[in-house]
Amino acid sequence: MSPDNDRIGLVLRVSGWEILVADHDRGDHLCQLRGKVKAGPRRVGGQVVAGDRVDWRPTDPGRGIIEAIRPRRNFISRVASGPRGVQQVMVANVDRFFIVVAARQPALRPGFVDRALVIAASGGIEGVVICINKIDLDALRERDQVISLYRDLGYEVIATSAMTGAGMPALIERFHEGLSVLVGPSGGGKSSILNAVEPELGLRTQELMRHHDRGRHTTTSSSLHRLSEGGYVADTPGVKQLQPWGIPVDELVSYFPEMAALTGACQFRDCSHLHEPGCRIREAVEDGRIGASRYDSFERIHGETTAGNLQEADRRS
Ligand SMILES: Nc1nc2c(ncn2[C@@H]2O[C@H](COP(=O)(O)OP(=O)(O)OP(=O)(O)O)[C@@H](O)[C@H]2O)c(=O)[nH]1
Ligand SMILES: [Mg+2]
Ligand SMILES: [Zn+2]
Repeated sequence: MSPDNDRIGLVLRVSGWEILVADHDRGDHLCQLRGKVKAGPRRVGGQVVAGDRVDWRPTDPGRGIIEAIRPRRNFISRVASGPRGVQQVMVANVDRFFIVVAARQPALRPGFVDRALVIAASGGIEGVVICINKIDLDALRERDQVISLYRDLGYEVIATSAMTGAGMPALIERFHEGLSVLVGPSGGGKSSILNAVEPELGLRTQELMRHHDRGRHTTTSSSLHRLSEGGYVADTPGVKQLQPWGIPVDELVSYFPEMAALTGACQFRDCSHLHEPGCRIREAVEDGRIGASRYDSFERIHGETTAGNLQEADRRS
């Protein structure tokens, strides 16, 4: 192999067949996948996504061919809309994970935060930050029980306003290392936050639909932005619901720290924590030591995970 052969690049953006690959000393290149990569074993949720590390080879100036996609350390996926709910990977190899929800408009749903936390924990993503944005619309939210619930569990919660700049410095300093991703429901303010960090990005943002109190998906695909002070950050399209994926069902509880702490104590060693007598987790929910919304999320994700894993097994057999 000549030294000029394959180099490692970072995928910034995928649009149709064109893939923008960053190479730290050669700038950005528009690449295409080599035929054999396209035809290769189907990877879950599409061929290549922002954040993928690829082996690529320059061809014409500013252009290249991707020879191989490296295995992903982790990834974040959503369930694409449509009747069959296909998994769609949004971004891969994430170092930092920002869960951006609005204090109001759209309404804050703890279930969304819980799903995001499970995805981060199961993907081994460190540096999770829960960002309660639009704090200017609801200053009381700062002392709200949703915030204290997550703070008490040990998560970092930052209240921000992309509008007034409140809380932004604390957020911004965390962006300048590794690959950060912003995930949240449509209209929560992900693109607005990134524009506040780096106005040159000029990302499109949009007001909510008045009547529905929900966003209209202003951002439609994930892309990585290189920040002038270092670090990459991915803006992702708003998602209605995040779907934790491929988690063995008996591991799920380990991603809820307050429940994981109690698991060994249940009456049955293989307690599912759903209906068995002598379940310490359900006891803790009943006497208020574990938040009802947290247990509710556990139950829902448990149901989906079981169904998802069965589907997956079906597909493989
Ligand atoms: N009052 C207030 N409005 C905000 C704040 N941040 C964003 N907005 C507004 O909320 C709307 C949605 O913001 P976006 O940044 O487009 O939201 P998004 O999360 O990127 O939405 P999608 O791209 O659809 O996922 C815009 O009208 C913003 O101006 C904030 O901190 N306070
Ligand atoms: Mg956006
Ligand atoms: Zn139990």
